[in-house]
Amino acid sequence: MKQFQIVGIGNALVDVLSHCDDAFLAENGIAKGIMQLIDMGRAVDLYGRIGPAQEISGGSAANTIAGIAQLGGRTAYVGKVCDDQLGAIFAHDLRAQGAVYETPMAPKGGAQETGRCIILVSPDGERSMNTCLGWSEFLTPDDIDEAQMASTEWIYLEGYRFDGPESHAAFAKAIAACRGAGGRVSLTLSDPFCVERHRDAFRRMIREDVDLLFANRAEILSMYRTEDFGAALKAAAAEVAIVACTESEKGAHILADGQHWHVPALPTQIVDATGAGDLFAGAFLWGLTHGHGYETAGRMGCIAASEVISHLGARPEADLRALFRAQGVL
Ligand code: GMP
Repeated sequence: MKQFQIVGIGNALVDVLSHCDDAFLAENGIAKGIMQLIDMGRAVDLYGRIGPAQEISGGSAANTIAGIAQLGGRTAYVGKVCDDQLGAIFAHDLRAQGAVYETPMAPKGGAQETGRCIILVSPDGERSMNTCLGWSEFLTPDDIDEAQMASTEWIYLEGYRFDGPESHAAFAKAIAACRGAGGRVSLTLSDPFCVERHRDAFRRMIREDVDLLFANRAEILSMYRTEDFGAALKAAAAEVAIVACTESEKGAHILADGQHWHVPALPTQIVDATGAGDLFAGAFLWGLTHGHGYETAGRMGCIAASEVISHLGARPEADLRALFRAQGVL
C-alpha cells in the first residue's frame, strides 16, 4: 500500500472574498467568471476599493486536497507560501484538515509575500478572481520530493501552476518520479484563459503523461479549439484514459473505458461558485481511490461541489461523507 492516495501540486493562496455587483466589475476592468493575474500594486489598489472581506485559505489544488483530507483520504499538498501571517494561516488550515504539507516556507522580508486571490462574488454567485501569485509562482524542482511523488497512487496537477518560471520543470520532475513508481497522473485545466496561455504545453502533457483529465466546458472547448462540446469531449477521450468534465448546473460528464456517463448536478441555492470544480475533483479522486466506479465517483463530485457552492469560501464546511450517505452513494 502506498503512503498517499493523492498528492496535489498547485498555487498556495489565501482567498480574500468580498461581494460586489456587476457594475463594480465593469468599473474596475474585471472579467466576470475567470481568473486574472495581477501584481502586488494592483492587489493593494483593488483591496482598497472592495467592501468588507473575509480571508479564507484557498488555492485550487489545495481546496481539492482539503476535500480529500476531510473525506479521510491519505493526501499531501505541495505549494509555496512565505513565512508570514497568510502563509501560517494557509499551512494551518491544510494540516488541521488532515493533509500532509511540508513544502519549505520562503523567508520573509523579500520582494514577495504569500500569494492571495481577491475573489469578487456577484449576486448570482459567480466568482471573478484576481490572483497575485506572490511566492507560489516560484515553486521550483527543488520543492518536489521525489520520494513523496513515488509514494502516491495519483498526483494531481493544477493547470494554474503552469504560470511561473520553473513550474514546468517542477511538474516534469513530479511526473517522472510518480510514474516511475507506477503512480498515475491527473491534471486540471483550471481556467479557459490559462489554457490559452499554455495550450501547447498542456497538450503535450495530456498526450504523453496524463491518465485523468479534469476540465469544465469552457476549458475543454478552448483546449480543443471548438464550439462543439461533444466533439471536445471525444477528442479528449481519444487522448486520455479518463475524462471528467463539469458543466455547471448541467452536472458532469465522465468518459472512460469507451463509455460516457452524464451525472446530474444537485439542485443548489448557489451562494459562491468558488471551489466547485476543485471539490468535484477531490471527491472524484477520493471515490476512485476508494474502489468506487466512475459514475459513482462523478456523483460524489457533484455532491461535494454542491456543498461548497452553498456557502462563501472554497473549502468544505459540512461532513462530505454524511452527504454521500444521505444521497445514497456511500
Ligand atoms: O462546476 C463543478 C460542479 O459544480 C458541477 O458539475 C455541478 O455539480 C456543480 N455546480 C456548478 N455550478 C452549479 C450551478 O450553478 N448549479 C448547480 N446546481 N450546481 C452547480
